[in-house]
Amino acid sequence: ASRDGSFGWTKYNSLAEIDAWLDGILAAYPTITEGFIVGQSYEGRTIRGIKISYKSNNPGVLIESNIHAREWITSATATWLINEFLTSTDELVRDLAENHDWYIVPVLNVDGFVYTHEKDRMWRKTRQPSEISSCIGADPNRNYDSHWMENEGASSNPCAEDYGGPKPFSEPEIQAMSEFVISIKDKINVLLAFHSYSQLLLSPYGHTKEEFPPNFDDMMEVAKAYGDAVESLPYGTVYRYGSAAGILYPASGATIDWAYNEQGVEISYTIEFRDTGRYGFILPPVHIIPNAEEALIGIAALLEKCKDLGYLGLKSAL
Ligand code: 0X9
Ligand code: ZN
Repeated sequence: ASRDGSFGWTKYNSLAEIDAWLDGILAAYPTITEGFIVGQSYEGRTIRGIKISYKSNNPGVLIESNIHAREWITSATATWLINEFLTSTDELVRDLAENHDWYIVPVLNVDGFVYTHEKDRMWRKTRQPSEISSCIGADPNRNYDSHWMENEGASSNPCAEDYGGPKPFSEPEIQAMSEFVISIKDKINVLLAFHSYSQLLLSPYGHTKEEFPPNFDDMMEVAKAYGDAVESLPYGTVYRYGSAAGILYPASGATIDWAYNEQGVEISYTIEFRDTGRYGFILPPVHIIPNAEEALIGIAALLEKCKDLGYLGLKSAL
């Protein structure tokens, strides 16, 4: 049976299945891929990632996926993309795969992800207990040290779904991810944080809608390219775009804002995948491949536009 046949993307996979699949991929493509470890979760699980690199001096793209535990379409899409980058013979996909270095973390919130499979499908947060409450976990996408807890962009209530945590980087998963990002930031031109749902491309800022980033117009042009490409597919859906605080709600301490504001990653988006609410987080598995195909075509167009606008140059001679 092919590797494809055993994974299939016809159902959502558990963390153990994803880990085993990753091992198979790393063994099958030892010269092009490299496994890396982001760090350990609160419950002691290993947060893993894969680097895909066909040649040196490529622009770097970092994909953070499944930071929110219940957003299963994100890791399903990330793993499908990994498989396409390694196996597709399509010319557009080959160009996309081979002309960028990919750093992909399919499941960042590993404890929460396992919890959604075993206990509570709708769990969102981490699984670290609070010292001041019996409620568990913080919102990992409110826990980065950038405008942390500002402007009601996160809750200080440990029972809230958007609890920012007791302090920035209180969650071991987010501390580890921040260290990983810092370790490769000179190689990263673009950061994409995969979320669901609502079909949106969200740029910084998250912490305020009163101000916009210096290169906001560029980021909107890039987001439009993604949306147009997705819509051009025969079954393509509609993606809206804007700044996170501008078109969604204030969210402070999110990955993309920290990377943009504090680490100089000039192109950072949250991508909210399918759907627009009919199924929401419980998206039926028949959507996995169409959603992933949309992501593929969208990311290809996004990176093409980034290149046109001059964002894919070498960041460091190393
Ligand atoms: O609230 C969030 O963290 C994201 N939406 S979700 O439904 N997946 O939880 C949106 C985050 C976007 N905001 C910023 N990047 N600041
Ligand atoms: Zn999310």
